[in-house]
Amino acid sequence: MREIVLEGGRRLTAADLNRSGPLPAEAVQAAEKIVDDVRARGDAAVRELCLRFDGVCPKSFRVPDELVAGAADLVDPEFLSALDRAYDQILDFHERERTQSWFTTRPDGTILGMQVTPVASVAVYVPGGRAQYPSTVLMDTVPAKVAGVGRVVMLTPPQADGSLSAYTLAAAALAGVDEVYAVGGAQAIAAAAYGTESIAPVDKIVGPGNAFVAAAKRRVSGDVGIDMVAGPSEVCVLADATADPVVVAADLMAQAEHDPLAHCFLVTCAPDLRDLVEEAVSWLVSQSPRERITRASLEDCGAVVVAPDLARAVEAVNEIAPEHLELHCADAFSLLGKVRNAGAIFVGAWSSEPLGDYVAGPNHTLPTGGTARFSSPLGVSDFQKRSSVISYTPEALLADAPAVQVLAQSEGLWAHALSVGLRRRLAEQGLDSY
Ligand code: HSO
Ligand code: ZN
Repeated sequence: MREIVLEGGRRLTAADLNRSGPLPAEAVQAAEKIVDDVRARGDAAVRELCLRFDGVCPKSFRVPDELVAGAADLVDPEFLSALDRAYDQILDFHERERTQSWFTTRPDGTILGMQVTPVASVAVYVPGGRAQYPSTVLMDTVPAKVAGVGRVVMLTPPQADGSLSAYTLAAAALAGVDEVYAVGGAQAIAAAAYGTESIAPVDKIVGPGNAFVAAAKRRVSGDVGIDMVAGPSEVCVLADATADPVVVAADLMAQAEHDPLAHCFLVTCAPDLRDLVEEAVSWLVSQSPRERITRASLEDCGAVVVAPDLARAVEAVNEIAPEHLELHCADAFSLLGKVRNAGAIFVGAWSSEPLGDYVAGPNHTLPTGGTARFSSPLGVSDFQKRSSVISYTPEALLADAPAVQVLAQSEGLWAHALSVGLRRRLAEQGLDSY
């Protein structure tokens, strides 16, 4: 891991953080071609692209509902009870996030409010291939269902034999996914956005994916909603001399093993801890079945930031704005209010990040790449829309109309002034309705 020493007021730079920049141009170009092709030719294009990229194309993209419902019988009971536990806690957390419509009445009778409605249909993209993420199925579907989304569609690439993993399907059944399609990649995003003969279009697409999926999401965004364009996963561990170096090492590795491009940061004021963590990593990493990925991530993208004091260390965390932050410090809660930028904050040495990945309840789809400066975890509000509600009485119209007329005139908008002016005249005649 690279070492960055913060001395003399030095701030972290983009070069220090070494985050992957914009999506690779080849991925953007390829995804744009794929999206346009699927938009123009529908299922025929999806079929060809599936064969080209996945080497297999199921006869029908839609996975029969009986197969989805029956998946629970094909997985081990231990997995099912772990999945149940995760589901219950994710559901409980997200139910607390639901926002309600609200209305207020002014003394003159004006009614104002905010009407909250769910997005009608949503596609959840779930990466496939070597990695299987049933946890992501729960994380992306539960908030949609809590929001009241009527149609949740899941798209995921088929395995080599054309089928889908029973683990992924069992999670889809538990979370209440309405339709499952064995289609992956940029073609899945295009099909969900614009529809094909066999896949009806949706209003919003969420979920992580590779560079092609991310580029396709960006391309269709605007025609449909998207959640975010997620980059490689990240963790930042803020640790003081009280932290156990082996535990800190394991936590850095838990993120590093996701992806050679995953970014792991250790921020500390204790240079001794840095040496002990490095030692623990080199001992643990050789035991990992994912040694190659873990090592690549830590060596190429990992960094240790040494700060002169705790206040500067917390500021460094805010400059990093990590996806996940662990506070491994004495009196960790006293630091919480000073953290401004982080997707999820794990407070105290018992709060391992994988708890949040799987079962704690909060969402694991989080802002990456420093976007925690302005974005939030995926949640129920991502699947809800707000409509303003405005209703006037004649009395209220008389009070507000003159200001509207003045402002409309200042903008040269004659009919705006007319619209309230006509009503003003009617209200002045004492008419309650016209
Ligand atoms: N740490 C990942 C989520 C995940 N971990 C899924 C295991 N499975 C990004 O938040
Ligand atoms: Zn993880």
